[in-house]
Amino acid sequence: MTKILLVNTNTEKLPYPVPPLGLCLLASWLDERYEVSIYDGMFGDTAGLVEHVLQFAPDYIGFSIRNIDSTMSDNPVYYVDDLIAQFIRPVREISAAKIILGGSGFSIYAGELMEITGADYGIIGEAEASLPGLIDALERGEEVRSGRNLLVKAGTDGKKVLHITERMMIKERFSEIDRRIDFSPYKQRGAYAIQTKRGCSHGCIYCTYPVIEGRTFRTRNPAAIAEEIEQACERLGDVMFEFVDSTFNDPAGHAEAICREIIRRKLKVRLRTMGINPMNTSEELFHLMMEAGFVQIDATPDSASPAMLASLGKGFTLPEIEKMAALIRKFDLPTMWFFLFGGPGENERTFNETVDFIDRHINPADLVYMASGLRIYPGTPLEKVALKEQVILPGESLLYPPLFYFSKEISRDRLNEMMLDVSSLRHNCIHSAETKPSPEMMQEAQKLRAELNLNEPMFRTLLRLRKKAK
Ligand code: B12
Repeated sequence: MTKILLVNTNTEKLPYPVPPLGLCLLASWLDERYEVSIYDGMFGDTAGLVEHVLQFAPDYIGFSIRNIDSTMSDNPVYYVDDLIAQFIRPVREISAAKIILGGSGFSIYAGELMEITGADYGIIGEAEASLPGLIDALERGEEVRSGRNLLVKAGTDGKKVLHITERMMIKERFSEIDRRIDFSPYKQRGAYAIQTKRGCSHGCIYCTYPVIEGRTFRTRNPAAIAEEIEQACERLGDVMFEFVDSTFNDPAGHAEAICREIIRRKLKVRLRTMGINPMNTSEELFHLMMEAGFVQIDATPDSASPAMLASLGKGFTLPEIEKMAALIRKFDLPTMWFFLFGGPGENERTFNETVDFIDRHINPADLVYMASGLRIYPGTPLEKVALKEQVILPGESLLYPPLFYFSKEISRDRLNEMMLDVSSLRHNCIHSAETKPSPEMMQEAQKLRAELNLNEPMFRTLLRLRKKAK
């Protein structure tokens, strides 16, 4: 039987290790017809991979490329050199298997990554239909050619055009992550990833999600989502589930339906999500989320200045963020807020508008994370702005070095100074350049949690300590 090895090249353990959900989903589609194995580079190394390749002897090796860089202007980490050196090159040296690339990071920079890695094929975007389609075609001996969403190594293009480019709906096949990889280290520190939809129809000017997932929401069936959670719970016991959608509560009504299904099944689960969109919040949504088992959310309005919300293309308004903040406080749902300064038009006034919102509306027990500089991604409206303002030049690589957009209306130094002022005066505001908590602080936090019998998210305990220290 033809053998396929899928390799997770993501080794980033901050803020916590994230399981390779996409690879597990792909495996569930491939293993009907092929023998499939996953090598998880998060907790494995080059030697382990080489040994695995020699033993398994795959015909095709799919490398998943998730992270390109940290996207933080004051703490840039570039992952691509290491993932080539640790995973792709050593495998090339010992195996003649065809190499296929994919993943969210790959999808943003597909052309350049094909060249740098020398891979045979690359698939942009979701691959449940296209990866089996490509392998089927290659197994039939067809020589395929590059097309939309499929890249073939330069100079090896064949004649066959594969019609595998359409973006499919997610069919109901569960990832069963813990059956495909060793989930125990993720259970300890991370979460079980669940996707409830694909696509994003919002127009945030810097964002890659529509590029990666498409521009329309394609939702999964709420009952199937609850079923997936229930089954994982039965296998794993107490585990945190995390929704990995662009925004959880879009399109309107979907999040409510998922919560209702979880409540109906009486699942005793801990849930968290990133990306709550202020536009579709309501008392009812929060009520359902609390009842379903949400213990933490991320709120990512980026700004609370009306001018900046418009300039960033956020699609929601300040009153909508204020309403969301009021609901978060009312339900005391632990929240990490994220603000991103320096977009087109940012100045001292718009900065202060956001700070004013933080002071008036955010629960001081919640964390406010402040970053500056917008990573310029290809295919986004921000790329056009940056070209027009000559921040980047036509044809310039946006892969490396990571390039960031900063407003022309305030200097980078001044912005940084203002952010430092805000964080030094408020125990809950963290500047993105700040390093992670020291081991001593973590120890102290653990002690406090034991003493006070706290089961709140760790960030809240750390904020208690910061408050005491201020
Ligand atoms: C959810 C999410 C998070 C959550 C993760 C929660 C969790 N428990 O998993 C949190 C908030 C923790 C997070 C953190 C980070 N994230 Co993030 N995250 C995402 C997000 C929105 C979805 C990822 C996801 O799970 N998708 C769902 C699964 C099913 O899709 P998938 O894995 O991509 O797989 C599909 C395809 O890609 C493809 N595919 C995947 N592998 C392969 C392999 C082959 C061979 C083929 C053919 C196809 C293929 O098929 C799969 C099935 O259709 C993406 C953006 C996006 N829309 O993709 C950013 C994204 C992946 N994150 C990104 C980044 C940068 C980060 C951080 C480094 C940020 C930071 N500085 O902290 C960290 C890194 C964390 C870590 N340990 O790796 C970037 C990566 C690209 C880049 N710019 O470098 C993205 C793309 C967003 C962006 N800014 O562009 N993230």
